[in-house]
Amino acid sequence: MADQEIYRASTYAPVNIAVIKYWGKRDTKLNLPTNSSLSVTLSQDDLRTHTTASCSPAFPADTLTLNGSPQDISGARTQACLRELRHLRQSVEEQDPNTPKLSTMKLNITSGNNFPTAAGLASSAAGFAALVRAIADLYHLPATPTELSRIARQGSGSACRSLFGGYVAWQQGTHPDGSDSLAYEVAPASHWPDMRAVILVASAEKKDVSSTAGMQQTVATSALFQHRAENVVPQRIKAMEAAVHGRDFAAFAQLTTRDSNNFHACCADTDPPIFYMNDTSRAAVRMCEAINSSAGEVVCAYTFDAGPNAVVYYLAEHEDVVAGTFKALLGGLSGWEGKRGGAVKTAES
Ligand code: 2P0
Repeated sequence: MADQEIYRASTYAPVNIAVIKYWGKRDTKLNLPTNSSLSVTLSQDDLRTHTTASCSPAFPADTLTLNGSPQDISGARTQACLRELRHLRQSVEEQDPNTPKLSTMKLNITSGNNFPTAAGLASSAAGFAALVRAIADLYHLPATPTELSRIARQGSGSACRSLFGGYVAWQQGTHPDGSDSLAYEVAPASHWPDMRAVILVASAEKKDVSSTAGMQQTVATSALFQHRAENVVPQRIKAMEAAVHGRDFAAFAQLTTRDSNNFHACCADTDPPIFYMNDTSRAAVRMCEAINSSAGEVVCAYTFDAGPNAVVYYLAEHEDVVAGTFKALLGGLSGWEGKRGGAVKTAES
């Protein structure tokens, strides 16, 4: 082992929070969604996964460690990512016979999150994005973020959006092979640099119903969901792109809160019903409504993923009235973990 070389690359990937939600797969093997989605990438100074990928002729097996615990990587999703990346590396090696045959070596991957894993804070998104980019860097692949998004999507759908900073869309695509189900940049973070988010952690527990299981139960049973995917989301994606391009916070906020509520209504319409929001989440909704009402304009927008934690978007000029109000209340508001709530920036592009 001592005289055998170890090749290594490290990277960070940020969390993204959807403002037009992905929920539902038309192909569970390839993670192809029933509708397009759009997200805001958070600053990796705040919530992120750090991943180091290594390979060596001395390694006996592929391994993955997350936050110090060994993970099972035999699942089809992780294997699909590793297979695709090795395949691209083989092309590099075929073009340059002198380059080391990294594709034949076993991989050791170590990963760490600086936030609760699987608590509805998009840990799988940052996790698979970091895994794919760390291995792509290790292999010196000449792949664009959009090309890597096709691979990360197979690990976890929302991961494809974490390969970009700023405002990112994942187009559902139409090809059965998933070749056009990719993420693209709607606008870099620098386009709307005063966008902020505060994350209110109602619970850092692992969620009851996994997204993967929950969304397929919704697809199978909810008539409301079918309406959402076919009639609601396509217009909202266009309207959200226009709101971002025009830096129209009122339009951004209305689309964000309505889409969150529509997504959770579809969860409630699932048989058996799925409830990700709780009483604490609903208190945050009322608080946002109260802040907007007393400001006399829309200054904040809430959204909830597959868990009870709130993400509240606002502009820097309203830091005091939005983040200040929540921070002042966190300690006194039953159910919130005040110490973990904090304002985070949206990502630099
Ligand atoms: C989203 N969520 O757009 C939506 C909103 C949760 C609610 O993407 O099965 O972990 O790995 O593709 O990406 C969470 O689902 O699901 C998710 P898989 P994923 O961010």
